[in-house]
Amino acid sequence: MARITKKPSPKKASGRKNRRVSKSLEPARRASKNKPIDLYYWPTPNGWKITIMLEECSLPYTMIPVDISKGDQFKPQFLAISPNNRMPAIVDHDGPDGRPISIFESGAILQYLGRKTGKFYPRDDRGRVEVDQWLFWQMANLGPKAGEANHFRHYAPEKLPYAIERFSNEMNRIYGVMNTRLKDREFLAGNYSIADIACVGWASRAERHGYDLSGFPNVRRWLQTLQARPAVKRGLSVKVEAAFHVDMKDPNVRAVLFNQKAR
Ligand SMILES: N[C@@H](CCC(=O)N[C@@H](CS)C(=O)NCC(=O)O)C(=O)O
Repeated sequence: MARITKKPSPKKASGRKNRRVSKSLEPARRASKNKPIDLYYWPTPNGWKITIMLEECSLPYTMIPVDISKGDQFKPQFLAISPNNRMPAIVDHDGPDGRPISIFESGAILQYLGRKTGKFYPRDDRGRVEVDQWLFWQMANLGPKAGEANHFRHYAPEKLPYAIERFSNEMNRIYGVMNTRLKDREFLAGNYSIADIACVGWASRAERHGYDLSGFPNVRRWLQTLQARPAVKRGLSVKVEAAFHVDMKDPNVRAVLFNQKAR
């Protein structure tokens, strides 16, 4: 596995300079205070949530690819920080009390980074509840349902009309909820926040995944606003070369990703 590290530039986040690639899952040996955050990552909408947040906050990070097509997510050193065998996960060497902390689940990571930096996550309870609702809405609706919709549309060995229709309807319902929410506001929950950051990666792929957003003009407008942000552009473009070569028809890849049971 490779490792990429990014350091913040003095004035503003300068994209690539903040990031470094690692060659292994082992953390670099350096004083924890100045050590970049380790980001365990694969270029998917869940991974982009965290690259976008790190870019928005100008936090230096080391990107450690987790090749989920080859089973890196089941390696013991990864399971030790992410027991659900899913990326993203982070290790912040300068965690609470100056000691390292590991975090899995993208929503929990976004909240942690928001609390740590004081950015994109209000401090007052009312504002925070507002953001949490839409963050949890993403975690429980937009993300998982889009994942299942894509699975049955693109990866299932047989075309199952019931499953395809069920999840396509859900996607339509979900973008409808988002469209209504965005009717009279620029962002999902007050100012631009981790709730928007959680959603943008999924929404940015909606049309490519076959969902027509033309009936959801407020979602489209919101998406354009977010995609114009330099940090969002950088976060969405953190690439891993190996990901370009994954063949979802390869039986070995399918066995790793689509045949998981308790171990
Ligand atoms: N709820 C988790 C979902 C993460 C997730 O589903 N990650 C996928 C890639 S998008 C993964 O790591 N898959 C590996 C696998 O299926 O074994 C989060 O938001 O962090």
